[in-house]
Amino acid sequence: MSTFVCRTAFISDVHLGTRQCRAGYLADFLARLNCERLVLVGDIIDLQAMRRRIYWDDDQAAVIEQIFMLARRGVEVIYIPGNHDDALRTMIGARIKGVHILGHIEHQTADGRRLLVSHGDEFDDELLTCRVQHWIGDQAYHLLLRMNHWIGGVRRYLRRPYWSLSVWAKERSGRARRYIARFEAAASRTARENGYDGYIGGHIHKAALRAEHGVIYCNTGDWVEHCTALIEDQDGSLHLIHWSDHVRLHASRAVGEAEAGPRYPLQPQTSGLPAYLAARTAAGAQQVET
Ligand SMILES: [Mn+2]
Repeated sequence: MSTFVCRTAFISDVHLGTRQCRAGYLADFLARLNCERLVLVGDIIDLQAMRRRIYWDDDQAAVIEQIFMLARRGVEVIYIPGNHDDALRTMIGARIKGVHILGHIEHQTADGRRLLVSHGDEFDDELLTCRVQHWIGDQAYHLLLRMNHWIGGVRRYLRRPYWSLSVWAKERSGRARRYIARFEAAASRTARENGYDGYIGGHIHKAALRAEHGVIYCNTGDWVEHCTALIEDQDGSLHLIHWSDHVRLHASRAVGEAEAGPRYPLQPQTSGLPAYLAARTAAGAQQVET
């Protein structure tokens, strides 16, 4: 099996325990991951959803096994709880089978930049003044995700590429766009005001990597719709990767040459992709030059 080598990997919003979790892709990513530090940036296990209904399968179990396996192999694994796994916030400071639970961390890149890492739900209080609005938004989002799941099944049956209804809806909703913009501004401002070079978070399921006014803003995205991870290479450079595209492209090219593997760092390979996916992949793989 080809391995994916990097210094640090950041993932968030996996939502294990729900049907929408795309655990198969994540288990594949973790099985190939060869890094020094893995940071789980919250909402990894959806304890909140599991109180209502539990969905669990072999892929989800494999994700948990891979995480403990990495810790056993000597990777520094940090788990920062989010709002969907906030029961774990009572365990901050503890280590579970080598996985260190922390509220937030400062990550120092190989080239010396200091980045604040947190899940990001702490910015909701200032962004969402109306709790009812938040609740309605949550319900609508869950309905969209469930519809996503059915559409995904139909598209797989028809051998069509992955397409996300909820991503489509979010990109067209003015309210969602405004929320995302305000979240990003609040996170960047918090990092700047506390003397950091940038911020890494999750929570809003919108992967991003850019530098504005000298502050780096990174969002690791999610493994419900996008299957994205933020990667730091040995030289300290940051990249976003889209693992679902990678798996699909790699699988279609590498039939019969499973051990050959792609070259890393992974570059977006957009040939043969539908235009809307190609644009997203290219946009998502920008590298921050600061
Ligand atoms: Mn969250």
